[in-house]
Amino acid sequence: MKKELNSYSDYSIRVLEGLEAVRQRPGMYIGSVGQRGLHHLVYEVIDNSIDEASAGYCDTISIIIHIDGSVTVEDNGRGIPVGIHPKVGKPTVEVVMTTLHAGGKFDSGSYFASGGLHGVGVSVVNALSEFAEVTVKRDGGVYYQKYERGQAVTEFQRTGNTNKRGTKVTFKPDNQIFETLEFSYETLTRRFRELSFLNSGLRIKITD
Ligand code: 0RA
Repeated sequence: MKKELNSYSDYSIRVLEGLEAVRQRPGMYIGSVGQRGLHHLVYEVIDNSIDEASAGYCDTISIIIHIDGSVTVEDNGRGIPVGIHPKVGKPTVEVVMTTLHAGGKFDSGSYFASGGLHGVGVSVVNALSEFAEVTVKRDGGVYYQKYERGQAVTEFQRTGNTNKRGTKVTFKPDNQIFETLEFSYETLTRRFRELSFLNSGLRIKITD
């Protein structure tokens, strides 16, 4: 099966089809729309940061649970590439955030296969969020884009300079999708403890 993104029109069709599929059948992607599914969103985002840590590029991940029900996951990994995706002609960050990826396993010809499973879950999280924001620090710059229910609502833009690297994703789960929007600090902390035991040298901070 061919699942490459070879042109802009392939890309825009994939974005809309993907968003629709995920929002129509969230359970297929995150298991449920209850507590479990809600927490799964956080694990999907963190998985990408853990991949950076496993590859030796990231030693700190911080998670913030905000009062409005949104969550921020920030890592000091390499950052999502900030250039234009060679096949799509769109910013790679936008492609990662808005396109469903088979994730290397079934998609061996894809750009993303090279980096492992990067970007697999983050577009699902984006599709199921009232809003999501990504900030990438890379190549001397700070870059930002915002999305609503999976679709970009701002241009991908450079907002400043930095010599740091990393990725920060903030998302607010969509009340049109989830039965509950309340994160359990306990549940998240239990999972992060496990993840930090499995990844020696990795620091995971959580702020409620
Ligand atoms: C695509 C390619 C590379 C890294 C990432 C995505 C990436 C995604 C996320 C999501 C959260 N944190 C992340 N960190 C990295 C590889 C980058 C390279 O080859 O330099």
